[in-house]
Amino acid sequence: MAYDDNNIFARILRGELPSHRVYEDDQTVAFMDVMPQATGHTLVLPKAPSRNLLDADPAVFASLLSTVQKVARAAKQAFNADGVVVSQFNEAAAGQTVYHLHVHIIPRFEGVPLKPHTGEMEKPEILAANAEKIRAALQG
Ligand code: DGP
Repeated sequence: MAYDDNNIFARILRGELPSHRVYEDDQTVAFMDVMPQATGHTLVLPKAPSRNLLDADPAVFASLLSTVQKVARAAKQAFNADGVVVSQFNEAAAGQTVYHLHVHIIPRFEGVPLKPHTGEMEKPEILAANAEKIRAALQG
């Protein structure tokens, strides 16, 4: 299937829709997931368009994974998490709902179950506060 230039993340990347950004470089962006499965749930995207991993140019993978590692370390530190899940879905049958390649970074805490995927929207002020904590950890 073709890439749709008007998917939500393409619009966020173009600045047409807001997001709580925690990191940006030439090739990648990271912002808070609005329906977090756990405190600090963050998404990392390549700026280059692709629906998902299956149609992506492998040239994006090095920068994408490098940003995933940076943000995963920062999110773990920012929330004093016990671990971090890194996940990525390809097409609807696999759970994908937004069709611009993105990687989920989900801090995990011993004994705390994950909330459902694409469940409740988090309050903007909480997303803003959590983004600030990750930005601070990235600078530390
Ligand atoms: P998926 O395509 O299933 O890997 O997940 C998409 C994720 O994106 C899901 O966890 C919810 C989140 N999400 C959906 N709409 C928006 C949005 O407008 N802004 C942000 N920041 N996240 C979104």
